[in-house]
Amino acid sequence: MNDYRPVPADRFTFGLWTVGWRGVNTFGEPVRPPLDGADAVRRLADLGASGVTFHDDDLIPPGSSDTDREAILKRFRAALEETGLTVPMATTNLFSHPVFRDGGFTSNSRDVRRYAIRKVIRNIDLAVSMGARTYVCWGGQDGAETEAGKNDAAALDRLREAFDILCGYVREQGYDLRFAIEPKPNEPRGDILLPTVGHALAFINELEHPEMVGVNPEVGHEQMAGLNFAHGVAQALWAGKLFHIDLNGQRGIKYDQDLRFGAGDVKEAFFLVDLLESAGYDGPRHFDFKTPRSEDMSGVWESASACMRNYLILREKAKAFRADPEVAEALAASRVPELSESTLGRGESLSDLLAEEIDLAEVGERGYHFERLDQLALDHLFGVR
Ligand SMILES: [Mn+2]
Repeated sequence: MNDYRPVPADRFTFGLWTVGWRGVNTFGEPVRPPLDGADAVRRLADLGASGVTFHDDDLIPPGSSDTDREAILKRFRAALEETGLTVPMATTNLFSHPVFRDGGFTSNSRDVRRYAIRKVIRNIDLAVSMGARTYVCWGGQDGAETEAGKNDAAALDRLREAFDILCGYVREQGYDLRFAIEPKPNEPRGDILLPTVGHALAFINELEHPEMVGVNPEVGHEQMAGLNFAHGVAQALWAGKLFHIDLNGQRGIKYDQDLRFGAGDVKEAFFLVDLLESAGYDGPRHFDFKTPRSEDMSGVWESASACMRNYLILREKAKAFRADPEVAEALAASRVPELSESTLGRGESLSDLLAEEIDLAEVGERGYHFERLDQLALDHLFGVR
């Protein structure tokens, strides 16, 4: 029997801020002790993860002296060396410090925008030195509570300017690094710029180097907007822009839950894994979850472990679904393969199409049998097939 034990080849990665989250929320104080980065690396390696990611401030507390910074990095690098864990991605905290109360790249304050870019560049240098190939940008405070307080067109101009500057820097340094924008509709701001995958994809096309910028969609963020996450990811894949992904769980349109992967909308998680695996997505499976504050540290490791376990279970279920002959037959009955045929045949002209007749009465009666197909998926998911 499969015990769903992850191995490094599964490419499971975790943000230091996930297992290190101390459980502080709007109404409650921290419930767990601080977690040392090097200790997190060792523990995650034991659980079967392949890499870790970090915000600059997760690893090096803001205000650290250069000597402290070097000491922390030495310990962290030693833990990576010892465990073989990699750092495929890093990101910047442009949201916690009070200076970012009106955002980073799009703060109304020009000095804050300039500081934000300096902060990102400093951490890009560190990330690249650790082998990171992807740099995630989440503009958590880049938004507004009132339309009067933010000129959206100017904010988008400044956001574009920031990405153009950062891409220019990466090119100048000769770094092998791409950026991934993480959309989110709201929280902590009332409304955040680039709220969904679609907004981010459209924005990327306006950049000087669109080829260097993709998206980092997060399960819960799209679901907070009531959107279908698998559809968003499918469009990012279609555009060649799925540079990274944040896996977690969310139940409906409410605050950002960051549940462990699989503990939200299970059916959508199943179809997401099915999509990632069948599309050949070869990037990290990165978990961005927060263990509920009811848990102590043992619950944190349970939760981290379960993220990977749930992915592996869903991967096995998705494979079985695709390999099931009855599913193949049901897909054909639903005309799913037919959608991959071009609408205009090879060598055909538009006049051929215009000259064609359709029997509206007959075709109007055609059923698509999606219910049967969907139930086969559920049967696999429930473990009765
Ligand atoms: Mn989230």
